Amino acid sequence: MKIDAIQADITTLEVDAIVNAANRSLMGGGGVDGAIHRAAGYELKEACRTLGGCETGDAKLTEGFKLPARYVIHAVGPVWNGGHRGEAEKLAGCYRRALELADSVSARSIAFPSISTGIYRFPIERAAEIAVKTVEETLPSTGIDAVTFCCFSEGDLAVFDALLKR
Ligand code: AR6
Repeated sequence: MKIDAIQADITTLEVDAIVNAANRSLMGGGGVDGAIHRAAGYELKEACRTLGGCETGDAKLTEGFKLPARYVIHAVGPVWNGGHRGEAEKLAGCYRRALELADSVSARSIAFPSISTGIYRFPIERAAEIAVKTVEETLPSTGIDAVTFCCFSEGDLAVFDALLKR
């Protein structure tokens, strides 16, 4: 079992599954969601249209279409609202459900963006702690052997690196 962090554009990664930081409509948006939809092509939107949206803290799976990744797991993170509205539990749910879905299609490698820490404003230090803890707890009950935290900025990478080197 390998868990690591890198700085990269998640749409370029050759892993079995990449995770998207989506919204409840699953119909695309800005940030990493926009980048994934652009790189995967129009078929991704057509696939998403059939899913009937997704609850916050949950995730749904599609193929990756034009992406190097075989699957996209669309996770809906919480909007940060001060931390007393279940944000931590919902964010943990995204990581747990994404790993379960990846395992259900026998994916062995998966990459996560830093869910909720962009447009949804979840503080990066707290979000990264939840991400690492939830992955470490959930991974042993799956057949997944490589998890990558794909950071967009150098600052985010430093936060994940510090947690993983503890
Ligand atoms: N590869 C990896 N990470 C990226 C990329 C990329 N190509 N592009 C951005 N990031 P955000 P959220 C990072 O805002 O906070 C959308 O409109 C970004 O720097 O994409 O969960 C959805 O439709 C940040 O660290 O997602 C929702 O409405 C991280 O990805 C809403 O935004 C997440 O930032 C979701 O907001």
